[in-house]
Amino acid sequence: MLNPKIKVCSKTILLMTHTRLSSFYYFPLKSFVSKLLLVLCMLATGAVNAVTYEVTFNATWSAADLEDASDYPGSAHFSPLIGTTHVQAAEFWEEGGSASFGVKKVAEEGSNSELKSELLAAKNTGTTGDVIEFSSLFGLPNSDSLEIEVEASMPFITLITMIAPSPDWFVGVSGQSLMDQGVWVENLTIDLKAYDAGTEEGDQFSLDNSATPVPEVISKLFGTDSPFQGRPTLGTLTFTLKDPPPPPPPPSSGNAAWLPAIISDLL
Ligand SMILES: [Ca+2]
Repeated sequence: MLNPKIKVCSKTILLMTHTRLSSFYYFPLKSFVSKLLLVLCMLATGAVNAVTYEVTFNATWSAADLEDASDYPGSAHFSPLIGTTHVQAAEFWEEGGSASFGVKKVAEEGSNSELKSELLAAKNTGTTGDVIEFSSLFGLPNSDSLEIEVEASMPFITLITMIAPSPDWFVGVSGQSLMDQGVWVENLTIDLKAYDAGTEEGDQFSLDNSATPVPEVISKLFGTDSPFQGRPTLGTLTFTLKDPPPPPPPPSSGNAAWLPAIISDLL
């Protein structure tokens, strides 16, 4: 199916060219001009390179993941998962890096509004896509899914959600590419391990803790600072490509071999 962006743009152009060229009797020329404008339209929208992914957050965190199962909080949940697609350099958290104010608010409180502002500001610079946001996940184990559009110009994705309640712990993915050597990945599952945002003290599942005097960098959560057994997988994120795009035409068929299919789809 033709991308809606291209379809709307192309129909407009076809109407325009029909009006402007209606006095032309040389129809092959009119057809050529229409097709040329279609190509320019597709390149201008960039939509030809956009695909849809289903993102599934499968939250499995349970008492069995803890050193002492009785520590498992009755209100255990994950805050609304939030993030975006982006160019490679625009990831908003990474291990070894400092938490931004928005990441700190997510990790400590499960509050997304500050990070959402940061993401929208980045979007205005053209380095990120739309904000992705799930609902909170209570009643673990539980899962949720939604579909996102990913542009080839920004195939990286970064997401974060608070392990709640907790001092400043979270899970997520950072700068994960949905392309492999220029080809969209059809299925990808990422194990989610706990991180410490480095902004609040505490080693149990509580919200009321003092701030870390000198904020530390984001680090893996394990050992004596953690109530978990080792560093368990608390859930997964799965990315599934929807309606995989057709393979490019073979070189022998010529660069414009796909145009008839597009024209027929428009009519
Ligand atoms: Ca901490």
